[in-house]
Amino acid sequence: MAQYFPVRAIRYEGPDSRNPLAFKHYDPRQKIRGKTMAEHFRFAVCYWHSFKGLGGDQFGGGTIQRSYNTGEAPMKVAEHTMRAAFEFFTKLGVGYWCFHDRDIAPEADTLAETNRRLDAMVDLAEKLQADTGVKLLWGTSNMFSHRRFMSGAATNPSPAVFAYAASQVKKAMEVTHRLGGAGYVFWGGREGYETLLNTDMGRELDHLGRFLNLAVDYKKTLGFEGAFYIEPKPKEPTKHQYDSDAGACHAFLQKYGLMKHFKLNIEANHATLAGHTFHHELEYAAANGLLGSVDANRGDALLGWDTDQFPLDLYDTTLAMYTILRAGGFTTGGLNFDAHVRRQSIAHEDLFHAHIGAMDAFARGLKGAAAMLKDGRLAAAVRERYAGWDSDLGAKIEKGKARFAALEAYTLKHGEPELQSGRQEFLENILNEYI
Ligand code: XLS
Ligand code: NI
Ligand code: NI
Repeated sequence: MAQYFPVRAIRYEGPDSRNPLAFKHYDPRQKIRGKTMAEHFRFAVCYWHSFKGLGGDQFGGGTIQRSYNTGEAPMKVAEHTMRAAFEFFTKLGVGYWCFHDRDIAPEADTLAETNRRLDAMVDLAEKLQADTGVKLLWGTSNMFSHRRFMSGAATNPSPAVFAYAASQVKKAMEVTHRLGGAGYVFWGGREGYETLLNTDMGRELDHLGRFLNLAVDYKKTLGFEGAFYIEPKPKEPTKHQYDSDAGACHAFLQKYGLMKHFKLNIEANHATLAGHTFHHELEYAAANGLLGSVDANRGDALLGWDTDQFPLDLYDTTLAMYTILRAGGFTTGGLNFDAHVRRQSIAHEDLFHAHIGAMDAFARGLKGAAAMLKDGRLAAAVRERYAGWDSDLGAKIEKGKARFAALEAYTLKHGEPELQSGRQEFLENILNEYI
């Protein structure tokens, strides 16, 4: 059998290993809080960046040459690419992958032919999944690359484009279902605007709400039981995207009656583009029962775009895992590496180094987070800070049993409230013990 990545399977060798092609912290079988690391993370490799991204940017084309890009006919190359992808998943030892419809099969001149190509590639994916045991974390549809979607998909001013987008999502849901996908992602790449001068925002939002309700409807028809996720992102490619952050998605889901049907896929770099931390977006999602899945990556503090670097920051991974563990962990979701190697990282080993480093960073984050939970000092400090709410006064307010007049009477009687320290530095020092 052809080898596209001439590397032997990556193994756990422990923290003292100096082998760059080995895990130092990620031991898939190690149990933490009753679950193996593999079960905690449900790591997925993404198809678009890892196999279709070749280092192109706004100023130049691809720099990365992969052996599966043989120069043969597009469907032949698509087949090599998929075999290479499954070789990579297997050698890296991840349990899941994620893809867009157009990543795995090239678009043809008609939708019917495009769908035939997609079916042919899904046949191969089905076989490779069965051969390797690698599963689909989620599927999605690319409705942002083709020129027909220049003004959006579900929020397009033209209903014919809305219909095209619906046809594409219908098919992408079908193939996701066929491949046993645990979820389906909606990322609104061009569901936003460049200028409000040409935009009827209210109408566009209604159309997006309608579109997602139609998807929910078709999900039932299809019998697809995976989770639906919205992936918040504030901008890029558009100036403003409607699903700009977890809070905006939450409001949108409530307005259009979709709360029961969707969770969020939180991406670290999208959080930072929205002016939030990754931790904030995860906490917001968890606090509102919306934490579904994670696109694990990181941005660059000096660059204002979605650089999609591999996540290596131990503060980020520790705090993310602290929130995810407290929220009960992943069920259908997982950690998908929506990240790509840098333009100069042209060796095939670089793709391994990138994923190994990220998986180790999350393993350290998980160990730290589990230790923080066991230690309990952080949680205790938060509990103490809110202890007043368990007192007579607090409990009455929370239960809706104290009205303004009663609160005024309380204040007149007791005078100035007693203040307590927020103890930020004390808590930050505790966090540092676990990094
Ligand atoms: C782009 C998004 C995209 C989604 C899937 O910024 O992160 O990759 O995850 O369409
Ligand atoms: Ni993403
Ligand atoms: Ni992104």
